[in-house]
Amino acid sequence: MARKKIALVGAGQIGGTMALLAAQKELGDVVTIDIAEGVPQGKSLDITHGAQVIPSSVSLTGSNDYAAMKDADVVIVTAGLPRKPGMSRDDLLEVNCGIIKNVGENIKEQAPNAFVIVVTNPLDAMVYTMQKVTGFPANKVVGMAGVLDSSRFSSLIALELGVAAEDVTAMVMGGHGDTMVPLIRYATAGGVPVTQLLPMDTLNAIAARTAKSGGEIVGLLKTGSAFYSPGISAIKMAEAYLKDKKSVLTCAARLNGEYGIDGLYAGVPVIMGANGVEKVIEVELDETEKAAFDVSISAVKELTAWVENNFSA
Ligand code: A3D
Repeated sequence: MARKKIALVGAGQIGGTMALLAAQKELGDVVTIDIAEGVPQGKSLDITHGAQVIPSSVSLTGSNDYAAMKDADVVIVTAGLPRKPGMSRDDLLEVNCGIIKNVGENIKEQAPNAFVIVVTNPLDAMVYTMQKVTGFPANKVVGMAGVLDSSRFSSLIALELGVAAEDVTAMVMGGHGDTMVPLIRYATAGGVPVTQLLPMDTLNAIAARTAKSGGEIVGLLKTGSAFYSPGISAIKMAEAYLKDKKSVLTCAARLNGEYGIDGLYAGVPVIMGANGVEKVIEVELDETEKAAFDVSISAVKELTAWVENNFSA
């Protein structure tokens, strides 16, 4: 069986992290593409130098030419600008939308059968743009945010409880912005509802910190945004697709009537396998959760409307 091919468009902080992880997991040959001359080549060669130690038998190459992604099975897009202190994700809208449009046109030409994972912010509007530009079926174009936001929520709960992060399952839905919705009621540790393990005000504080976690990292790093955990999360999605794992993951998926929403991308739990997004799972939301979800969706709607008004595919 031929090796799979993974194209990483954007060889910055997240792109480099994903190249290393994909090589460690031997998910397939990795091609990294960036406009910065030497950067994708340098990072690919650097990881190749460690292949004997990892060990990894996949090939890693870097290029400044989009043609290098030819016939890729998976394309993960991080091309664009990250946040700096004082910026919101939405401040990146105009510049990153132009980049995604350009990258999307090239994916359409070079890798028409690819599963496309968008990471560039503002996430929900960028994945919407990508699907519009490529014209790919919506199940093959998804956004990475929910896996990261849910992992942040789970990890912070685990820290508070002093238990293994892998035993905590917690979900964050809605748009990938300050209005994201961490669902406390559904969080469990080893199957035990966390509402039985921690006081509600502690859980509310953890939920609030989760929603601001991206900004917390930006404030600490000062020169960019989080990259290790976003890289890990996007590779988890690629793995679910390539191995047909039928994983239940929260990601930005195009909604077609689910949650009463039509034609928007937003964070919801899905089943992910060889057909990409195989099913959107509809979670029961109580009145308060639904109200918070609606606020988050309004923010997504606003950004998506900007894309509709300013960019025709
Ligand atoms: P960074 O390290 O700056 O890497 C971005 C790379 O994109 C740079 O190397 C650029 O040269 C490159 N680039 C710019 N334009 C193009 C183009 N047209 N074609 C190819 N490459 C190009 O940023 P990063 O890796 O830290 O972050 C990348 C994106 O992910 C940013 O938009 C972040 O805001 C976003 N991000 C999203 C999340 C989510 O959870 C959704 C989390 C963290 C960061």
